[in-house]
Amino acid sequence: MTNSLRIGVVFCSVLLSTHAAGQNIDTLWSGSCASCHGDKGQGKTAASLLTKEKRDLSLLRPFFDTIKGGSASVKDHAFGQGQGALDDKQAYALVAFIREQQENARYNAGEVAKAKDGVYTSQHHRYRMERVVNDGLSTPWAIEFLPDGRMIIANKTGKLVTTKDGKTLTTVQGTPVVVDDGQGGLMDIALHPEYAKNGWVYLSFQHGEPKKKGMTKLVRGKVTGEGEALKWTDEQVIFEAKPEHYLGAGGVHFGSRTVFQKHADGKWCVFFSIGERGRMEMAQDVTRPNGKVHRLYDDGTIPADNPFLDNARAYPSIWSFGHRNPQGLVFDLDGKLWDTEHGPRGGDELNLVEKGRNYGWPLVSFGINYSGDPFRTPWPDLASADVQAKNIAMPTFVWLPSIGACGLDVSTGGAFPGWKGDLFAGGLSGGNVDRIRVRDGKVLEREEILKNVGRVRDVRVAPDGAVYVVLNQSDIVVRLVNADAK
Ligand code: HEC
Ligand SMILES: [Ca+2]
Repeated sequence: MTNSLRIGVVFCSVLLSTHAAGQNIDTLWSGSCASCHGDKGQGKTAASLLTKEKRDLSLLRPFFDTIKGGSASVKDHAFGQGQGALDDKQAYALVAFIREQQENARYNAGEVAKAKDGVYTSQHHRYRMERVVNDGLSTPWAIEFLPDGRMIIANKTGKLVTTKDGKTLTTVQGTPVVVDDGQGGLMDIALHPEYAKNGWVYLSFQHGEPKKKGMTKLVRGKVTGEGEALKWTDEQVIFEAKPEHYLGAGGVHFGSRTVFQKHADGKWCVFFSIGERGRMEMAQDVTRPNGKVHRLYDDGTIPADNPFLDNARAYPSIWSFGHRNPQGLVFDLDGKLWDTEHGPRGGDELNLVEKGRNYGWPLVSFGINYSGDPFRTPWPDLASADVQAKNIAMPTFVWLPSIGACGLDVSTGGAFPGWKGDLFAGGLSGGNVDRIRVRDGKVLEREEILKNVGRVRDVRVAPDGAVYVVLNQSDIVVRLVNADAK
């Protein structure tokens, strides 16, 4: 005991001396940059880095290049060269530092989505935020709209409830036993696209043994009965990990969202996501279920054209890998699959999810370590030949700093015709909802439409086009309604 303790201490001090002071972004910045750029990038002998024009995300790479090597207009700025030079990950971490300062400056200047006399004004629509469900919820995670106008809400604690006209009506009895621990519990609920005909309801949750082991599992079942007597029946397992791949209960990064699309053969497929459970290296390992988007037929069988069937040890349901914690998943109106996922400190991503592709975590990342220590660079062309060979799919959009991306849906127009086809992405730590218009793989418009509303757990567009937002702390559901509707 004493021995191992001593070894521990020695080991730590070795680590400390190799990670010499100056590694952390704050010390790197104050030591090498603040003398000209000011302590927060506000400018001193050099101009401010915090202006609106410099907040453009397309400048991340130019900033990195200027920090490392200067540029035609910025001489004597090659901090990546010579003695005591910054390495690539340090130079990139300073870009992340600048982005954090820029976001603080935006926030402090009050340039955030806010209502005036209850009305928000945005690029295409004016809207109001209304409360829909005020009480009876316990960390609501996801909502669905039943054909008869009720909502059905999955709460992380395991409670599945229906609501109507703002009131919690009924708790569905006999739903799966969930392990509500750490970031996992009851998570997504999704209705089968032909729910009106077949009644299938899909639930994802942390399955396992409390305090021992857990992994994301997907089942389907039916909610039967009427009024006060709703029951969960006919349960079938759609996806379950191999027992040896369950990890410690609780902890982080469970995913998990569930969406549907028709296969070319005419049968429905279900796509769902599992986070890497804080075991980043496993995101690259297709013999593990975590850090993946999976595709199965709606009954849990495996389509014959899934991408990893040649590898006998791989999970046959894997559709894409290298994901960190995908907590938003949606098919857009063109049938393209998008995810939003959490980065570490910085670097939340919006990805176009394609068959068999590698989304890069943890080989490349737009984020840094939570401690402020540099992590990696986002760009495979700067990484080792091994990383370059992995043909990593880069995000279409990045939130840097992070919003804690959670919940993603597409507008079908309706009450908000000017938003038709746009993506709506929520943020837990950001307390925000962003509207994103993507065309031909490029972000044409990005706009914060809500801010400071609480932790946004889910965003759902109702059949009538109203945008519903599920909040945690307080646990309520709100919706956006068109302020100009007649
Ligand atoms: C000796 C003064 C000095 C130091 C030290 C310095 N810079 Fe600069 N930096 C400048 C000047 C001057 C410019 C040109 C733009 C301007 O006038 O502000 C510039 C430009 C930049 C730009 C590009 C801005 C743009 O609009 O394209 C970035 C990013 C940047 N510096 C980051 C850093 C970082 C990070 C450090 C610390 C490693 C650093 N700088 C250290 C003086 C300095
Ligand atoms: Ca990625």
